[in-house]
Parts: sequence; C-alpha cells; structure tokens
Amino acid sequence: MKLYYYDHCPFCVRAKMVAGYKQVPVEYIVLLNDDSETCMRLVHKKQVPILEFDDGSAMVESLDIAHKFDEIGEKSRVVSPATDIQKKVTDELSEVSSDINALLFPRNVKASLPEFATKSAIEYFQGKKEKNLGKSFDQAMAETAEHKKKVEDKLATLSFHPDNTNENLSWDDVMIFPTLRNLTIVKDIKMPQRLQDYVKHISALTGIQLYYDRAL
Ligand SMILES: N[C@@H](CCC(=O)N[C@@H](CS)C(=O)NCC(=O)O)C(=O)O
Repeated sequence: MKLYYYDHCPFCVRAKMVAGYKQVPVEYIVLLNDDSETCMRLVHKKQVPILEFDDGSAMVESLDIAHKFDEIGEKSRVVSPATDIQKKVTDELSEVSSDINALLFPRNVKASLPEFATKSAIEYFQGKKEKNLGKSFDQAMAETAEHKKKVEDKLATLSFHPDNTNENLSWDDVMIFPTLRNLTIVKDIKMPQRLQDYVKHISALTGIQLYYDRAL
C-alpha cells in the first residue's frame, strides 16, 4: 500500500495520523505540488491524499482513507468515537480561516517541504493560493502581525480542553489536530499551554512531525 500526500496538507495529516497511530505498514510518497500526472493516473483527478492498494486500485478522501486504516490497522489501538466538540472547535477555527491561510500558505513554500522541492511546484501553488487569498505572498507575510493577532485571539478562547494524558487517539483529534499542527510553522505563535501540550501529545501518538524547527 502507498499513501501519496503533501506534508502541509491538513487532509493528508488526518489519514497519516490514523496510519501512524494504528501502525499500518504503508509506504509514504510525497508528490510534488504540480505533479498532476500521478494523481490523474491513479484517481483521474488532482487531489491528495491518495491510497493505492497493491492490486493497483486507489481511493481518495482523507476520512475514507483514515477509516480504511482504522479497519486494517492494529486492533488493540482503538480510535475513540467523535463527540460534539469537533464541530464546535472546527467551526471556531474556521471563523479565522482566511487569517490562518494568510499565515500558512506563504510559509509552506519557504519551509523546505518536499512537495515544494522544485521552482515549478512553488509557482503552481503560489499562483493558485495568491488568487485564493486575494493578495500576494509578500503582502500576506508583511501582514503577519495582523493575521497572527486574530488567530492568537481565537486560540486563546478556543472551546477545547483536551486530556493530554489520554493514550487513545479520537476522531475529534483527527479533525482538530491538523490545523493546530500546521500553525506550528508560524514563528512564536502564541498558543495556550494546553494546546501546545496537545500538539506535542498527538504528534507523539501518531508520529506526525511538528514544524517548530522550521517556523518562520
Ligand atoms: N475532501 C478531500 C480534500 C482534499 C484536498 O483538498 N486536498 C488538496 C491538498 S490540501 C488538494 O489535493 N488540492 C489539489 C491540488 O493541490 O492541486 C479530502 O478530505 O481528502
């Protein structure tokens, strides 16, 4: 089995969390961000994550892939059911999604991530995301303080009080962790201590690396 993904992609993180936690033997392959050919060959559309089975068949959709990993992974490693908290927290985070994107997108291409190893991969992403943001990456970087403040204010009041001693991953974590993990690419972003502990805890539980060492 092979999982094709981008490191910065929050949907890919969902699938990788469950694969890591449930110790699924899967080969991880990072695609260049402008590699449409591989996606088209496998699933006839440009989208990751993609799970390719040994018989050559393939599937998309992060949560379907995550559930497949849950099904085939180590039985003793249980993913706890989702609760109402995931919608509340993801709704709260989505209130500042344009600020989160303005912080993350320009940093993603500067952080030496493998999906941006070529100039054409960077240009592909940058062209698309600058249109999406309605501003250049340079402008978004110049506005860092403003976007950071909005995101930090939201994090400070987030309705999320995780139990950071729980050794079971939950479907709430699968929905909440990817955004918080991606925000670790923002240098010195202020997160309440419980959320900092949470990202470290879930990172250790799933093997997903954080971005503190390359934050900018
Ligand atoms: N609903 C999909 C969304 C996946 C998605 O939007 N992936 C993005 C990367 S973060 C993508 O492949 N975009 C197309 C592109 O990069 O050209 C899922 O949950 O897997």
